[in-house]
Amino acid sequence: MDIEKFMQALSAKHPNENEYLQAVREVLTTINDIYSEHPEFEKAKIAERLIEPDRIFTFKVPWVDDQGNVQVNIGYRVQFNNAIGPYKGGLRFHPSVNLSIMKFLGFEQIFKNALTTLPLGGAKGGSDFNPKGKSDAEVMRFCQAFMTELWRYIGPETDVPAGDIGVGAREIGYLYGMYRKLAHENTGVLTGKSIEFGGSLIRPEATGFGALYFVREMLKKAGMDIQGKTVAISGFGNVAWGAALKASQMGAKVVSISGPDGYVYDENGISGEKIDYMLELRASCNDIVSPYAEKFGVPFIPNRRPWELKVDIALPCATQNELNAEDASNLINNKVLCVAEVSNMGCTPEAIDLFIKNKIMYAPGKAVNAGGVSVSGLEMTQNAMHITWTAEEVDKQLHQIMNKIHEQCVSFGKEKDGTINYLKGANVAGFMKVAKAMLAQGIV
Ligand code: 2IT
Repeated sequence: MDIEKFMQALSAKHPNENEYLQAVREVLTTINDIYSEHPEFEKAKIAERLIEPDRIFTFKVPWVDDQGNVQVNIGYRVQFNNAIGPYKGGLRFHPSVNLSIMKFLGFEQIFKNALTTLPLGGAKGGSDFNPKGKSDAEVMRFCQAFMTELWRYIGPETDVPAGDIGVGAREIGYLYGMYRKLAHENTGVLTGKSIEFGGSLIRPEATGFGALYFVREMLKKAGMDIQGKTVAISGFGNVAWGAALKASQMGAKVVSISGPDGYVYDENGISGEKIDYMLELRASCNDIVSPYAEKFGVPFIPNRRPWELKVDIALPCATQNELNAEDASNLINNKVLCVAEVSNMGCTPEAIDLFIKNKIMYAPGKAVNAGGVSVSGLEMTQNAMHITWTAEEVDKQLHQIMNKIHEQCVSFGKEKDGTINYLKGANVAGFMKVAKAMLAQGIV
């Protein structure tokens, strides 16, 4: 396929949807070789059908704040592809949310979910609502208004939303309560629920834990051990917390976390009570990380990102495009061994090119962070069976799934010189599964 021509037509149709166009270009570029080997894909227009969502819902979310003022936000649900299972993917509540971000996340989710080995289609949703600084009552009223619209389009076998940035256990609880009332049923329609009403053990830890299981496999494949390695982490939310916790349990030393205000550098390592404090910081809802530096007496570097540190492993855990070409050059000059995206599309295309050109082990979010949605899939299974598995059981299955994702990346991403191109491996493995399913099911 002529990628440039394809992308030109797509950007003419969807101008200004930069994140979406970036995600599509990345996938098409890496699958192009295998696509040409399968003329049946071209004939069935698999690429054209895959890049366009099945449908998009946008809706108005009016609610009343604590002062009695009426507020209006926009809600979205992008149901991208359900060839291999019900639509599945998180909800993001953040002021930056727009259609391009929803579409890029939904598109990525298709391939990520295919890699999990579970029967899950791809979707994403959310709102430009900002939960930071809002009272619990405001968040509840917003979630109720959001679900009043969304509930018609979702269901335990249709579309199963979960959390993402700005949507944690509190938001999922309020959303679930409203769904249950409106639909008059108690089913596993959302994942990331609290444990008392159908949530799964290990779901809060799953994204970060899964990422570290994957990173350990990457290092092992290259003949290295994670123990004793230094790690830079960005972000300080749920994903960063899980990653820091598992990294420290594995004997690595986490030296940074970050927020929109800058990063903290803790050269003695973030472990034990310091990791517990991350939860407190997040709950404070101020979106700043500097209180960590004050509390533990370590340097705080305002308005900068931790990629200027000399570390063995870099784990972007905050948001898309948070690591650019300059950051990549800094890491490479400082002899980084491994860069694994825990956030979705954490690195810019220019940064990824630099890592691949310099033979730095790099893996994309759709492989590294797939542990989150995997345990969501396990939550759906437990809900459908009306049982609860132990933490050990869920963790064991998460571990197995991450190893299988790693194996798929290796088998589809092996280069002639023996190195692994994880970007290509993840994209090709995820794509092939979905493409074959679409082919078998005809033009629908
Ligand atoms: O990006 C992601 O994979 C998530 N936010 C989790 C999605 C899910 O359905 O658990």
